[in-house]
Amino acid sequence: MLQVYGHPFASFYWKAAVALYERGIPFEFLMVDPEHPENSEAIRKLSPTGQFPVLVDGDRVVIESAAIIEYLDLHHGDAPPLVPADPRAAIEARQMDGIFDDYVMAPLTRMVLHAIRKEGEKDPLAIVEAQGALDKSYAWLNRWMAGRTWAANEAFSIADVSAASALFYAHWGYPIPEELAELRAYRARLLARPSIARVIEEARPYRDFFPLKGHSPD
Ligand SMILES: N[C@@H](CCC(=O)N[C@@H](CS)C(=O)NCC(=O)O)C(=O)O
Repeated sequence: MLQVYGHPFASFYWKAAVALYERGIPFEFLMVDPEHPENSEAIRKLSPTGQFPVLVDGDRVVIESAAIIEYLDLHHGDAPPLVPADPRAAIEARQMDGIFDDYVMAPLTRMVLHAIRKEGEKDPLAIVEAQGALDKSYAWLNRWMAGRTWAANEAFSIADVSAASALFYAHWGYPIPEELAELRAYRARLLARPSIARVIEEARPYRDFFPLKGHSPD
């Protein structure tokens, strides 16, 4: 059986988990936390910096959430692929996957890492810059989503898988303004999808770990 290293509260683990749920693939979940040091030890060897998700399929190890999604498309399950088979359509899906990872999840991660810095090591400019990046991304995505149901090619894809974790956490840490109605409605559509609702529920017991408190994640 496939093995997947991750943590239920980890945004990039969500990408792998949503793909597994979308495709109905059974897997063994290997929790990466202090109570399972053997799993942390394993991924330190398997991935360059010990980050997760990591997928193990027999002798094959796949790292990077997007690569895991593409691997599952090819080798497991029989749902439509999350990266479109048509390479022309795949361009837009990969473009949007990258945008959600790099221009939403990345600035949000900078805010999270800043929040857990010790007093005296904080850098207010880092927060201003991260929030400025999110302001731009939110506005651009609001325009992009006008007239669309899903982020790429009008079909649920890897782009929406990335969007789900990025927008779930970003809105929690730095709310999407009410006037960006298209983006807020898209986020609500994502959260209603069964595979995504499932990862949100699995993560619920860990919500107190989120350091950017004060906003509703719902
Ligand atoms: N580009 C990687 C990012 C992976 C990543 O940032 N993983 C986080 C969890 S969501 C992690 O491993 N954090 C623990 C650490 O950095 O030690 C991917 O797409 O899989």
